[in-house]
Amino acid sequence: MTILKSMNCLAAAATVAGLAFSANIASANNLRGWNIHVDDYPVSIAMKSFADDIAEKTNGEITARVYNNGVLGDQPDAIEQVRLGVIDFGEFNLGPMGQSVPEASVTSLPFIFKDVPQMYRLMDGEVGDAIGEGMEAKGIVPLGWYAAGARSFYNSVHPINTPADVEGLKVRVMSNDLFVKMIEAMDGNATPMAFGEVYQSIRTGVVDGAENNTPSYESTNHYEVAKYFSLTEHLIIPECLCMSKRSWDKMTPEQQEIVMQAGRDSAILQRQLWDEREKQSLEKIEAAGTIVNTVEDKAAFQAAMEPVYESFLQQNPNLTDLVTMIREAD
Ligand code: GTR
Repeated sequence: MTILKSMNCLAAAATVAGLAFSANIASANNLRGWNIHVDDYPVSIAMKSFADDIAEKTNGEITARVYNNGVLGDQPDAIEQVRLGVIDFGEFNLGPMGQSVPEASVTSLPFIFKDVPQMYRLMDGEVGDAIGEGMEAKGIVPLGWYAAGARSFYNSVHPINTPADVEGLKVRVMSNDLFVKMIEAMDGNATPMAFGEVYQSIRTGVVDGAENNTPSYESTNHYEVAKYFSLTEHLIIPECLCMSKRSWDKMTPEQQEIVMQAGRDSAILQRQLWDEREKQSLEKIEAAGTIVNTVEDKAAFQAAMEPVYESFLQQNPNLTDLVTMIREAD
């Protein structure tokens, strides 16, 4: 049972026993949080609300500060720092998380979810629990699953309509071998690179483009240097507000309950803000001259991804059931 689930039982037990939240002083009382996004991004607003909520509900026993814009380092490094307890919490994409937690990589398989609503349903149920258990085994406690829409390709060369249009393109990917295989399956050249380096790299031609959701494409100004945005929607990767197990273990059960609830509430807020931001971002990039094209034949991209599944399952045979559970879900 994941901590996320067992907290429900704890809350019930606390209520039954009539326990009031105690005023114990935690040893972890000034939490530091990692965030890669700009201040007005849905993730940043929800994390701020999470931090404020904790301080308020613990009567200041625990305070939390979120460091935006990736100032605490790159995402892959930050995930390790959270595992080690150097950073207390963070909001991570399950793509790079997959390098430490193989279960998380399942969500990075292209087209594994049918659509965003299905991803939410599965992450809020058994699939999310299985991934959460994998994370906990690696020292990371999930508090809430955040939204990140669907990722599509964008570049400075031409619109992408078929897998053949990716051939020869230099495409920046997030850190996870799966994404390299994904680009190679279409004969493109993949370059894993930190998020913060992508703008300059496209501008100077180190890469031709990248792939992301519209809010990230817009908030990083990538639309200024890569004007073709092609709605392949090949990846629907959830994100996670999560805490270091080391920091978590320093808190009292009452404090843990408050933090868990704050995490869940912040995820509800983030998902609402996300939908709004997606609309605004689309309007903004179109007004700025981005050429957005829909992709008629997504099946061709799906078919091209079969080798990615084969090699992933060969390397992770123990995840076959989880992959099948998602692929066969309604
Ligand atoms: C964003 C995501 C970030 C980061 C970024 C990237 O959509 O929210 O956490 O993973 O993509 O492409 O590196």
